[in-house]
Amino acid sequence: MPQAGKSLENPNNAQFFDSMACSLLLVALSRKSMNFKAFLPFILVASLIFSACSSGPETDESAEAAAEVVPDEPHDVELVVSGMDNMMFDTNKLQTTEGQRVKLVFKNVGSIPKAAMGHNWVLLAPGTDLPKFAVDAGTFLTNEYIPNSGAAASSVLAHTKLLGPKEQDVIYFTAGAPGEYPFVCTFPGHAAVMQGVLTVAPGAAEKMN
Ligand SMILES: [Cu+2]
Repeated sequence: MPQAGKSLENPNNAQFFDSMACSLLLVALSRKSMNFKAFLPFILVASLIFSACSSGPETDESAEAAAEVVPDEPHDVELVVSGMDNMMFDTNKLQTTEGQRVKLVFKNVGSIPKAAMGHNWVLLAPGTDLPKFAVDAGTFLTNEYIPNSGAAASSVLAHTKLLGPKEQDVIYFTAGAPGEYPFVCTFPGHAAVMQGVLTVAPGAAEKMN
């Protein structure tokens, strides 16, 4: 019974072909009468088998990577923000209109390791006490400095992941009521300078009133 079970397991193709190629070479070497010219076809066959084996797993990996690409969601406006090694956002002013579906692309364009210079983009409710929020956020180490409980959590309207160098994250959110929405990076010590304002303008209907 255990033998039958074993035979059902998926064979490791690479190992199978490796051992097959080795057998071919051994057979060839064991024929002492065989000269080099006769031996050559065996080398070619063996190398073809090796190359076929080595290209197999790579194809599988690239197929997996392609499957991980997140399809674009419908949106009205796309905003792109970068976090840099000088502890700054590349822009501190963003604009959208009430009710718009926003696609926000956040990039860490720096090269300093995440543990020392990680960045995120966190959108806060209008009127949030920034210094207090920043201190509170710093205590949420295990949630990558995104408050997920208490008063600080209720100020968070949208946020990206904490990014290391050359990483990027894409988030979608709908712009709320017209107003000034602060955004910050909550990595400890960054919010004092890594901050800006997303201005949400009134929608077309309100302008006409
Ligand atoms: Cu930062």
